[in-house]
Amino acid sequence: MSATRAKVLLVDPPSVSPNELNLGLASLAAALRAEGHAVRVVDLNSLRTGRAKGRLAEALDWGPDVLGVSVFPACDVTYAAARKILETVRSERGERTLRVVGGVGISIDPAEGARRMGPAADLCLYGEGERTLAEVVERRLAGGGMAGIAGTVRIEEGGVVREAPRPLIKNLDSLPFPAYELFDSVGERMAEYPMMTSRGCPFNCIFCLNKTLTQRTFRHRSPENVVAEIEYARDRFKFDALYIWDDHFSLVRERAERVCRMLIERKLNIRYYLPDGIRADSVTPEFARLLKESGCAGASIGFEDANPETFAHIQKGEKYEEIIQAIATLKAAGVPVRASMVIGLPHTTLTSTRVAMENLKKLKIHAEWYLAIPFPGTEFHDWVTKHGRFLEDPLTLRALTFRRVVFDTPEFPKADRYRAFYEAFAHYSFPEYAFYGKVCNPLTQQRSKVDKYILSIFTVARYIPERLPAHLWSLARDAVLAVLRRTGLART
Ligand code: B12
Ligand code: SF4
Repeated sequence: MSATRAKVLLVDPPSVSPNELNLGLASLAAALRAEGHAVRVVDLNSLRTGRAKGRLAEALDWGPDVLGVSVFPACDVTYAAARKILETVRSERGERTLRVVGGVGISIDPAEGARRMGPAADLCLYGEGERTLAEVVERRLAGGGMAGIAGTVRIEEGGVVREAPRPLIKNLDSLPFPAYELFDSVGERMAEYPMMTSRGCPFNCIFCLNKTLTQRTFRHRSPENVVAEIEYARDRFKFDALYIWDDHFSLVRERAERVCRMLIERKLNIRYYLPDGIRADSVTPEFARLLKESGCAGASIGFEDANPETFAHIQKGEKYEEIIQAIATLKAAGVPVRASMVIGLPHTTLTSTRVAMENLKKLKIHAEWYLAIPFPGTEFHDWVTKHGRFLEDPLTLRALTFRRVVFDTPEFPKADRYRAFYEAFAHYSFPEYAFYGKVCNPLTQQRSKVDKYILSIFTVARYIPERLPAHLWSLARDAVLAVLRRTGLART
């Protein structure tokens, strides 16, 4: 490693989930620091720190050579927020600071992303950013132009110039641990520590953007490297809970089991969640037992549709029965399980969705319900273009709440879609939204208070009276558990 060479300022603009730290930026910050650059991260997505304008101005006084802005998620508000930051920096610093942009908002469609940024950005980066941004910074230091850097796209007089994609990083263990300590929103403690132990997923679910982002590849870190980060993060940030955001934590089950075993052997005694879903086809009784014993306090299963007839159209590459079995196995092992459900996927109707709700009820588990959003670049988007009609742009902040009907079909019109959504919501989500939210339901901790209150009002307004006893029981149980957890008498 050489002495400090460039000053790089990374900025996370405000977006949907305030207070969620941007893992991508943390990884970039660590990679640049390892190359000897000085890095600061201004986290404007956090509600915890002071006024945005002052923080950005103060960081600009530092005199950054390169500015990197993240666009996550891809939607109107984040594109506009990123553009505004870039324009501010352009007017304040002129050519003294190179302005680059990256993140999912560019990666899902690099040419369109560059067009949206326009002349405010000198360069846009698509795909994984660690190596690409390091090369951009080196070029800047050497005073060279930006042409020919793999994984970039830029606007020139003749139009959009898209360079070849950069190969994905093969060895994820070669990356340094994310540098959250460089965020201006992070102090000595972190309540929730976000991490990824793998990248990508090889499956082909019709609605999923992962195919575009990681081309159905899967790469994983070694168990040793994963546990080393957990130990480091526990000592450095003293987190209350760890969130593993992998798309498919257990694709290589032996690896996932080894992570669990190491957590048990080393008596780390942590509480962790798998909120992005583990695939049902990877769940065995032994794996479920290890999850429980190693501190897994909640896992989500990507069920999507609990109606076997319509489930078949999702192309999940696993069987309906496998999901039912996995839920039973996790429950038997004592791992709190939540189903992630989507309303409005291809070939569904109000009637088919009600069947799904009834089937799910029999399983007696919590569920999170989302309205389907066809992201550009997915098969689902193509299907809607052919069989339905778009009512709204799917890439808006309000669409990304997953509570907006952005398209409909003749057999499942808009009004029915909302009806299905609120019926589902009232059945499954009443206690956590209407009352404590954060305390009661670990898997919904990422929501802001405002979000919860708004949801509560809608949920109460559409409340289904016959569910009251179940809701009260669930509420009481969760409240007792929360108290026990706080007093240290219960870990989950
Ligand atoms: C983890 C995750 C989350 C976590 C983030 C936790 C955290 N602490 O970071 C949480 C739960 C907060 C989250 C929330 C949301 N998410 Co999310 N999330 C993901 C997930 C699974 C992984 C993202 C990740 O961290 N990857 C690991 C890091 C290292 O990669 P990365 O973020 O892509 O960053 C790399 C590059 O993009 C690039 N890069 C990133 N930023 C920058 C900046 C610069 C300057 C440069 C040069 C490069 C660069 O370099 C990075 C390192 O290689 C992805 C799916 C996926 N596999 O990508 C969905 C995904 C990105 N999320 C999605 C959605 C919809 C959302 C929400 C809108 C959901 C909601 N309604 O709340 C919110 C929006 C969040 C917000 N900030 O407002 C969609 C995106 C759809 C879209 N239109 O953009 C995805 C693709 C899921 C999906 N399959 O549909 N999410
Ligand atoms: S299993 Fe999950 S991550 Fe993989 S393609 Fe399906 S929805 Fe996407």
